[in-house]
Amino acid sequence: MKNNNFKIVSIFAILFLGASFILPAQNYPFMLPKLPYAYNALEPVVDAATMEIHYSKHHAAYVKNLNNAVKGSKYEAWSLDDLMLHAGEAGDAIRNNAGGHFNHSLYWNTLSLNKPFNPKSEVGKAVIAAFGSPDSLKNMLNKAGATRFGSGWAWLYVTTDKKLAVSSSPNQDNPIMDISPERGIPVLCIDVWEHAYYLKYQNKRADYLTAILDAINWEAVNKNYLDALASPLLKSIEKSVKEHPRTMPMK
Ligand code: MN3
Repeated sequence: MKNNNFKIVSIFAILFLGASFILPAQNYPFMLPKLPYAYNALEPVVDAATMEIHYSKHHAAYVKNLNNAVKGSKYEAWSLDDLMLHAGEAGDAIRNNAGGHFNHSLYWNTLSLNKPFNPKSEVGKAVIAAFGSPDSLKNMLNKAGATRFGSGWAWLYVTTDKKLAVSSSPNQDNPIMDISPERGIPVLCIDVWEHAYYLKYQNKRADYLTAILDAINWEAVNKNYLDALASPLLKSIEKSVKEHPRTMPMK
């Protein structure tokens, strides 16, 4: 009897953990997720005005436009993951707004002033194994963000062979999408659109990158990493890579 109770609790725990990975609502109508902190929580790295406009205007617009884009079409029944896996055929409105919704949800989730890198965590060990040190990863993410021309994102993601890798993407693309040359599940992202930093840092993207890379919520990144390793989405991406092989990075 005790054993059975344990089994039931375990099943619920697995369902809960499995369901909690991707933060945004997974199906139409998509909803703006609650910001996990106050607008001023990341001061002085992210000023309250930028946070408020970024979340309540920019992210909210992606959610609204995504709902408008899928409404009344066959895509209305599709999950957010499936929309991203088929971003190429779904068209620019869905590609841009599904990405905008997913990317910002992950971005809010992985920022904090007091959850430093922990070398003993699972992702901590994986970062050291893949990149040598957290500073070397930070340099790679900084470079990925600094060299992304125009608007886009820098990514730390889990590849289909379950390794960590760094990339950047234009606009609101991300590594889940079929149109991306680098594929996998993102566990950390940095928004390098000017709207993410212009009020405080003006044209100095490098200063924003240096500051924000010291404001990563490594506890959340660890959870995202463990969830990504166990996620069925990784298999879907692997299948999608076979259907959409890409050898040249998209510029
Ligand atoms: Mn943004």
